[in-house]
Amino acid sequence: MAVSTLVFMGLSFTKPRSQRLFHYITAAITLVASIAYFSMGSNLGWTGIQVEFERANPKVGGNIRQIFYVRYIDWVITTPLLLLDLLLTCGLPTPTICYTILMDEIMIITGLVGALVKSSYKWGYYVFGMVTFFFVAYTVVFEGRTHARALGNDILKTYTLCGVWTIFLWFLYPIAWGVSEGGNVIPSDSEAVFYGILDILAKPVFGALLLWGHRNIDLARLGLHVNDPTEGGLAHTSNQTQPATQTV
Ligand code: RET
Repeated sequence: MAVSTLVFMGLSFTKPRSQRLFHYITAAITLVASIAYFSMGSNLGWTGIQVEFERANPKVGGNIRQIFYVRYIDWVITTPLLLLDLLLTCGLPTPTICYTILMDEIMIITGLVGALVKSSYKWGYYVFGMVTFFFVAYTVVFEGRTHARALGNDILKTYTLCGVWTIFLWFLYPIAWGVSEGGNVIPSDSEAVFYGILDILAKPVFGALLLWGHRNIDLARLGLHVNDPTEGGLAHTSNQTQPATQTV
């Protein structure tokens, strides 16, 4: 994670400052994840929660399970940034992006609360999380693609690749939750490996695919106008005074 942060930051220097938005977002994602992994690697950021189902398997034995809440602190910051990366790529209107991010926040927070609850009420939170997840998936798969198509073939291609990759991987997270924090089927070491592989694919690999796809896409095509007066002339006209139109 830390290495990919440095790579993404380094790559941003290959672009003029007004074209670095996706590099900044992507590097921020892996930076936050690096701190979360530093915490988990140091055996911090967890608490013991009484399990709902005690298992006979000695590896998951005992009635207390380690719940790494720091994982959810990471996700509550990084999943909105991942969605921002994706949804800005397809040019969705800002209110739709904000609403989708709100749904995503509810998904992560219900996942955290469910993980910390010891009774079967945890599954109630899980259901709320799944409902909001379907909303996010619908926006990415259907609304996003319609908008990306309107922006051109190269944008549609990049968006589809990153969107399909994301939604496929994101579907595996609730499965991991179900067998770990939820059902207490696999031990926390296996949980760490399961989430660890998913996190690498969903962050550094996703980031690399996205930035590669963006290499020839000007931000202005996505409706993103960033002005940098040091870049030799004003890049865009949106905030300049327009010449007065003559009325005859
Ligand atoms: C939870 C449980 C509640 C229901 C759902 C979940 C989905 C979580 C997801 C997490 C994605 C995390 C990513 C991290 C990147 O490093 C909270 C597990 C639907 C989709 C992409």
